Amino acid sequence: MKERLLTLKEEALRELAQVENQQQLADLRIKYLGKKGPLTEILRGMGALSAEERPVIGQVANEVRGAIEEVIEAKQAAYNEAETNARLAAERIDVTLPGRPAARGAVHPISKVIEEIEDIFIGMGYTVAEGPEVEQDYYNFEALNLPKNHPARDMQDSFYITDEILMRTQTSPVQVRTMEKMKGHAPVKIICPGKVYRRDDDDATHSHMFTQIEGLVIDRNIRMSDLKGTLLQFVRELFGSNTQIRLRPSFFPFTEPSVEVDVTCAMCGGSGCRVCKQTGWLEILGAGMVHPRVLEMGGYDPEEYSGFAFGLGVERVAMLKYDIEDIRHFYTNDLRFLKQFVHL
Ligand code: 2U9
Repeated sequence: MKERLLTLKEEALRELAQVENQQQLADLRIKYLGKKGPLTEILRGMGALSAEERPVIGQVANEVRGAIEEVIEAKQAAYNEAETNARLAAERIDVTLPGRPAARGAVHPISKVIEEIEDIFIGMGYTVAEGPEVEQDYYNFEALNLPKNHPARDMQDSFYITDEILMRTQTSPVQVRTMEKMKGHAPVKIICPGKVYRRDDDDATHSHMFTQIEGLVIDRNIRMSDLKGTLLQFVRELFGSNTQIRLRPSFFPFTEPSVEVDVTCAMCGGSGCRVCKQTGWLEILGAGMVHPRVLEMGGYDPEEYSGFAFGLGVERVAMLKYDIEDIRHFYTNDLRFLKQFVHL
């Protein structure tokens, strides 16, 4: 029996030495160590041995089994290691590769112009004030000297939500709210940027929603010359230091006197071109001295205080600045349009 065991060991080790893959190794494990294998069979037959023989043969059988197992385990470990190494090689990450660049967004041209105008006025000591887009009739119209029967309050022209609530048609209610908060204290020196809403049919130069920036200054001894100097400084910072302005008489219910402000065309410098329709001038601002009744309703004694106000349409400025022909480009979010402002 001892011979049989030693022959079995030799056979097994010889076969194991020739193993070429894991499947063959697994097959040999079953062949030699499995329940139906020769070793199990020999061990089962040990009951027939004498009491002296049994421990000797038992020991040899265990040694044979141990030797076969050892070789199988060693080979299996070698396969496992090779497999791990192959996976590590396959899944290796090159940390020195350059990253994939994230798609870069751009600041919207309207936001860009708002920020630029804000910076100019902040540089002149103004504060930026904001307020609600859904507004009370009182702040949007009444306190701005647009009484109940004023044509601008026509239901056809504004988006009314109820009789008393509407989408603001201008950012002026923010100035009214600021005056109220200031409780008659001076100076007031603010600009108010934001979206406004009008019941207009959209076309190349009109939109039912657009962006305004309005300004308000209230103090003692504020004069028309302060307005003129402020606006001249503003347009020179925005369009260039050679820019001139021209004031034409106009009318707004909330200012008296009122003016419309033209600037020399930034495209041609005033000589006449396509953009200024050969006039050399561009109309970009409305302005005036705050109406005494508006001062009064805002809590300022018009005998003691005076002020000026102005307003501009941000889209119009952006269209002139970037030579954009249709206001709708700002709202349709066509990436071919928006991408042009990435590097500006
Ligand atoms: C208060 C008092 C006065 C704001 C003003 C304008 C003139 C003006 C238009 C410009 C183009 C609106 O965007 S636009 O259509 N605005 O012409 N706005 S004075 O006057 C005020 C505002 C608030 C308390």
